Amino acid sequence: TEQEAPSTDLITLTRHILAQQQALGEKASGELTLLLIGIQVTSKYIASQVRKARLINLVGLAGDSNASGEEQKKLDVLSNDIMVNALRASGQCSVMVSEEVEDAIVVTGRSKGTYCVVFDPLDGSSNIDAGVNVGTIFGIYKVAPGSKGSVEDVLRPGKEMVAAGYTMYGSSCNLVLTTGQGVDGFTLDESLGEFILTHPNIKIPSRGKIYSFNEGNSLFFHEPTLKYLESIKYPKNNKPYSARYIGSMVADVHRTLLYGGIFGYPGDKKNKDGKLRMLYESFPMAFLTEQAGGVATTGSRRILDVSPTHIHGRCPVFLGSKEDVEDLQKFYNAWE
Ligand code: AHM
Ligand code: MG
Repeated sequence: TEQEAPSTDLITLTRHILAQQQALGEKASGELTLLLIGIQVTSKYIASQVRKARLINLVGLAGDSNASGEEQKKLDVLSNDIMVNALRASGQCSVMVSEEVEDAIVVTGRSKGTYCVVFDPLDGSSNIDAGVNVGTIFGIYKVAPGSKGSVEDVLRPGKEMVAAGYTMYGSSCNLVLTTGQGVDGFTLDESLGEFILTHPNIKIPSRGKIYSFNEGNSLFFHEPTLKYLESIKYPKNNKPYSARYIGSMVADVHRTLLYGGIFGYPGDKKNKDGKLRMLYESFPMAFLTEQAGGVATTGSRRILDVSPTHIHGRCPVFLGSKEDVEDLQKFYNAWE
């Protein structure tokens, strides 16, 4: 059989971002485009570092018994430094918040821009020794009108974000992005060094068959979480949901976006706000979920409406297929 001719009209991430900018006409200054192009370069760099670290781990390339453990730990810090440096250099960034850094980083001097980027440079890194998927999560705010750029500019509800996304470092490297005009997924073509549009206009199925919770915490779960889980494990129609939990948010949310179902990290008796951090975990994923036609709630309210009071603050998360999350919501409504 003949081989299919290669496409001569690839849609790269840069081309896609430029097209979205052009669609906005004169309203768009091109600054967000520059910022997003900066972020995609960091993802390529982190992807190559994660891959190398895995190789060191798997075949002991470093030859030093100590190398793998320490190398892995350093990967968080390395990814953070890659992002901080690139975002500063983009000239578009005013404030940065990173999971790895205690305080907000305020950019000063000539490279100061008008956007704020909140990010988790390498989420799920505790899994990395086992070769499990990890990822970078990011959200972007525009500094408030009149503000010179301060921590106040990121202590705003997620609905004010202008863009959000994640990059998953797995068997392939995927970048999933929203600028508020739907959700698009890109796959890194390593031979080109470019992210290519492979999943245009991602829409979450309105109902799924998968639930993704750390059920090991059941002892501490509140009643509505437990009752909901029971309802999908022992349903009247004898078609229980499947359980899938990787323990790496980017991978669990990526699967939920593509296949549908529900992902949850509830608030419970031990941790009232759960585990996931609002700014750089819950908000970006909630923004993507809504843009893909899904629902994201804390159980009692829409995640994107929550106002953070602290840059590393947490909130409970349930997100995914509209009907599945609405089912869960019913248990919470009845409880409160
Ligand atoms: P991290 O930022 O310390 O890596 O923790 C966040 C991760 C998420 O990727 C994942 O959804 C969650 O922690 C899993 O937590 P648990 O191990 O408690 O189930
Ligand atoms: Mg994290």
